[in-house]
Amino acid sequence: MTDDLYPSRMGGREQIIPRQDPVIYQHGLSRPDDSLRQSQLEHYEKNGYLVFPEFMPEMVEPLQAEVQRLRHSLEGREELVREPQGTELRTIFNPCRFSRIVDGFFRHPKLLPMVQQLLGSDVYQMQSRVNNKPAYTGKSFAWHSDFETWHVEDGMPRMRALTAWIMLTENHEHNGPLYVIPGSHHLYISCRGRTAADNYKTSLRQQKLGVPQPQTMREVLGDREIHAITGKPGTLVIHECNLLHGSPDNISNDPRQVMMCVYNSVHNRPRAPFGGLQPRPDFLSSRDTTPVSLAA
Ligand SMILES: O=C(O)CCC(=O)C(=O)O
Repeated sequence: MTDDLYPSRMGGREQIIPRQDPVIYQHGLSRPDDSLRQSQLEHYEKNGYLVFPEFMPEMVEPLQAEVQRLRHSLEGREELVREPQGTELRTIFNPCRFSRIVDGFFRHPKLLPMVQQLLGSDVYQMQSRVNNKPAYTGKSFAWHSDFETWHVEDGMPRMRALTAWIMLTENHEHNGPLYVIPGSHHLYISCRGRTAADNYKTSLRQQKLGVPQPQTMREVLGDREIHAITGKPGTLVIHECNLLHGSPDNISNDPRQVMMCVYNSVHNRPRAPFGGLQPRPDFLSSRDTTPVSLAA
């Protein structure tokens, strides 16, 4: 595709190219309800993520109860993804669609205005998910930028999206917390390989495409570090769509569970996927760009 600013999976070569988009998008005027402070905006711009300890601890129990309900009520459906070499639950997709409580949380007046502020516009919910890492058997997620997949496989044109997520169990240094590389969202890694049709059927259990090669990671990590995001249940994290992240196996005694929602700007509507294949199914990447409103 000729107007592809972020080509990836074009064959053999892997390349680091500069980001072409802002990290924080400005509204025309700053609004009275803008809720992030200047220091938080600067942290996000520089590092690509924000952490809010004790954001809404009172929501942990109700959200956990919804996860329990959904893992039974969605049995047998595509929204439930199992561990790569096992039958344990790895991910539940689309909890926002199947749970009023989850949907309300991700439209909460404490959360949604921060997302709109960072993206500088109304937003729609492109994806929601629960990531579950059982004690001892929960498997890793390889290094990746979410944007790379959303661009190639879903047709997201620009970097104007983010993920907000809440910890439903403690995330500590031993139970497979999210690792991020602060500052890596300023680079784009054009990965090698080519996407096969229905790649998602295997990539959700174990991602292989869109995963930078060791030589590229050595370059990225040359003057950067890895940071593990840990916190108590109820901690909220926001990470930028192009931030490199991944997580290790959970070989501890403690399960790790997080619930995520991806918001995309309504000015960044999906097009035909840049990899040239059919878009992934709606439960992975919604093409309904109706803006979300605050929960009552
Ligand atoms: O929850 C994790 O450990 C990894 C999540 C992740 O990389 C993703 O959802 O894109």
